[in-house]
Amino acid sequence: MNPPQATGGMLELEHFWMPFTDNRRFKRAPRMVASASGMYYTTTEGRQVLDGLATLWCVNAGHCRPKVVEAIRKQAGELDFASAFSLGHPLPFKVAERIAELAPAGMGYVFFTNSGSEAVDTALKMALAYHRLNGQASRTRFIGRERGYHGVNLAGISVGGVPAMRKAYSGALTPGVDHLRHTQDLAKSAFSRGQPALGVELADELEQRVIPLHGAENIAAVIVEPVSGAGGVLVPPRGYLERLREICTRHGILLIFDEVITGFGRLGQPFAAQVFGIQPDLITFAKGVTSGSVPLGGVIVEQGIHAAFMNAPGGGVEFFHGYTYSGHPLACAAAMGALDTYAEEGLLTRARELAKPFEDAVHALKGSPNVIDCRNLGLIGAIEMSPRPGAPGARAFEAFEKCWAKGVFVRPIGDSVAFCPPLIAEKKHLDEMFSVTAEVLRTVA
Ligand code: PXG
Repeated sequence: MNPPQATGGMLELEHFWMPFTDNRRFKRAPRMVASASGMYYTTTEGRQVLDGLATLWCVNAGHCRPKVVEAIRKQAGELDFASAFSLGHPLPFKVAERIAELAPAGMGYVFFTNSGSEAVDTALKMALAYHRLNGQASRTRFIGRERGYHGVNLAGISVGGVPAMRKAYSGALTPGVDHLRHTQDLAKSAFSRGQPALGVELADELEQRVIPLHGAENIAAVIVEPVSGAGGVLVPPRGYLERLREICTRHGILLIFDEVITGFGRLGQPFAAQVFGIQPDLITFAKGVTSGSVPLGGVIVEQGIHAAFMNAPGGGVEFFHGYTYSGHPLACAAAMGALDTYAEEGLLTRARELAKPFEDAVHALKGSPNVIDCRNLGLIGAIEMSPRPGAPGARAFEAFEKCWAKGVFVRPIGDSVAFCPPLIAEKKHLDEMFSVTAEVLRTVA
């Protein structure tokens, strides 16, 4: 092995294998940030770049907010780490209580993980263990959805439905998984403002095809993102999620909302479940809980499910699951700082005020070259371009690189460009974001 090369002040890029990145392309022309504050990054060359994606759909309170920074600083010097395995420290209890207060009524219990991927695995395992405790051990199957994204662990990619995430691992996927169709239908619903009017019947596939095929008594849970994010920002048709809920309830199947992106104010309420007025059985969260500052994720659990574990006959550990860092002090301190900031600034409902100007801005991109769809809900949105012949994804990636060069960070997903600004955004930030995007789209052939 070669030791790392000293490069005389130049940063050596070779040794960090970057996640979800075209490493070779990046290392030829790196994009590097040095610091961040509020809505903006400062690059290593000293340029300001507007963060139009809350970085990776997570910095909901904006960057380096004082309460978050202070909480982390203080915690690091006070209690760096204490396990939560049969040992307690106050912070995870406090954060769980705060999250329970924000969660839909009846969902008062929180299990901590370090990431969204772990939250998804935790929720799936919880569903299996719950059914077993409930005398229904045959319920072992999971139903996901095409284009769903549930993190990168093996169970998460198994219920997930983004082909590129699954292809290389196809032989090792969790068995017993089926998928509902995704909800995008450009022929009927392109350029819908908010939820598409058509497509509620897509939910009926669960009852008409999936349940008869596998047997309700063999299905543990259905997992969906209320609005799918990494699959390209797909907004559910009106009535669709309600119908999934009705069908799951009718057949004793748990409904898991993966709110890793939609949680913590993205749609104008703390959780999407509240925006849609639907109670899932389990909610997974991550990202926004600390406003991206320290890794933390978890599962919010409906009280009947929690009670099944706590009332299990005999004593002992109720759920054989947990991560070394479940409830890590630093992450919990960061969460307290973020939750305080959200509360003081009304950020968890602020997307309601911004939703209309945001929607108008996204839809003003209709008519830009190659744009075949504009879609939005709350403070999440995307435009989609027709693929360049023979080069799918190339247009969106070019748009992303050009937006970056002009000082705006957005995310390319296939042929879509996604927008998801921090919840502290003001009208002027939206203007900046979308005027740069419009300018760039005019140059993408
Ligand atoms: N569920 C959902 C709905 C997510 O959006 C995860 C689970 C996994 O979370 P962690 O913390 O394990 O990454 C996510 C994460 C993209 C992109 O391409 C999106 C995510 C992660 C990486 C890339 O937009 N979302």
